[in-house]
Amino acid sequence: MATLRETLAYRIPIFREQRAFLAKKYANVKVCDVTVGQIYGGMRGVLGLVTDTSSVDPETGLVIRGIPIKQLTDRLPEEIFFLLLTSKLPDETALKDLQDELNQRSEVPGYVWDVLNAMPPDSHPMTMISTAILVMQRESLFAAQYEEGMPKEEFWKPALEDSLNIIARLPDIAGYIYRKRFDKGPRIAPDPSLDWGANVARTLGIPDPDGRFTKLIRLYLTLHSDHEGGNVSAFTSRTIGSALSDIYYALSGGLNGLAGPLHGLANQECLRWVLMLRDKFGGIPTDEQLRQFAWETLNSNQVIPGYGHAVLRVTDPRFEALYEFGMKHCADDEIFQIASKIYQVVPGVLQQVQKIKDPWPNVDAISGPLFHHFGLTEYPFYTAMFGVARALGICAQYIIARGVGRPITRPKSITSEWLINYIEQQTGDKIERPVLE
Ligand code: HAX
Repeated sequence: MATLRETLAYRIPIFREQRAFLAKKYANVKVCDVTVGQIYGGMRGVLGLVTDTSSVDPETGLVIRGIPIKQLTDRLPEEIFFLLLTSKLPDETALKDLQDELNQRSEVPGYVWDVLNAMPPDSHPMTMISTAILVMQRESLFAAQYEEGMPKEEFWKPALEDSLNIIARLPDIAGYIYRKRFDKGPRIAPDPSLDWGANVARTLGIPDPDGRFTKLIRLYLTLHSDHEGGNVSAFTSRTIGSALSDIYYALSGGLNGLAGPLHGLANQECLRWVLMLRDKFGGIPTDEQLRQFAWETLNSNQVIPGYGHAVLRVTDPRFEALYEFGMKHCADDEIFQIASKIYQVVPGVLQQVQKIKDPWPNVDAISGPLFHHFGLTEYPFYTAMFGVARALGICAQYIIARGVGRPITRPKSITSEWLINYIEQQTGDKIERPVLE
């Protein structure tokens, strides 16, 4: 089977032609209307983006290139990268070729360590990983070749090279950040004989006598690789990339969005919430104690992390996959048992809050307890792991965007006054304007 580069060289022109054909021939076919509620509601449900790497259905969850995520849980994260990009899974030869490429490119330049070492010791791991990626921007082949006048049809090629360089270096960078930030001792270099996910596990230095931690990390990376194009990190990276900023800028920017508590930081917040419960009740709470604690969180105007979703309306299949892993490997663990109890009790509480559209767990509700079980207990690091995984999807989306020749993102904004005038015209109402002193 052809390598990743060869497969893309064949498929990118097909993707590009299809985009150009639809955009030209059917330019005036209407796809959706936008309401005032959507404008003020974070554009929820507005169909304004095409992303082919994956899609998220409210009732079934993540589907990568037509394959539901739960059918991909045995796949390596680098196989998923191949799938995201090309719409097919690699065979053994193509996978080996990709793994060799990643291993050959894994050396991190010394100045990245210097920059990380110079950062204040209490820097958040997300700030560190985003900085590490951004500081490598000087190496961007895309930026260099653009300056030399590269033709548009070639954009995807250096975008792929840049992406492979970043992905290859991420295990070492993430491991270094973890070990430095949490005083775990010297850096552990990746092992070129291992797969990418195994190297992410290795560089952390968590004891793994039976290989189950490595299995968890591979599964986590696969599950978190992509989640269509409208989430904060993907959309941010997409917008940055649309200005033809290179992938170093785009990925670093996307990770800054992932760092928010309503998005990827929920990963750390969940475990924090579980630990708060354990400490408050001295172990596994009763159903009633848990219900009360959930109401206290809600009544103090805080969110219950790991529950709810902007698109999903069912239990996240990625949650289910990790939950099944937990049931198999650490069902007796106290923290896992608290997370299981939250899963049984909290949706019932959230269902009583009318405004909450999705009371079910998302992926972030369960990964922390599993990490904790295996000894990765420093939860501020969790979102950085999420970032390592999501780099696969963000890079894939970036390469395809450059391949199909997507234009600069530039939706039109309006003022409140424009909107009020428009509503008045449409409804015949007279709307009072706020008086500003
Ligand atoms: N706890 C408390 N309140 C919640 C809630 C939760 N778990 N989920 C939703 N709500 C609230 C919202 O804050 C919103 O309140 P306001 O109208 O007062 O602002 C209201 O219910 C309606 O929200 P929604 O329409 O159901 O959901 P949104 O699309 O607005 O938000 C969020 C989706 C994921 C941001 C939301 O469910 C949330 O904050 N969940 C907790 C944080 C979390 O787990 N985030 C991770 C999501 C998955 C992800 O991106 N991972 O990276």
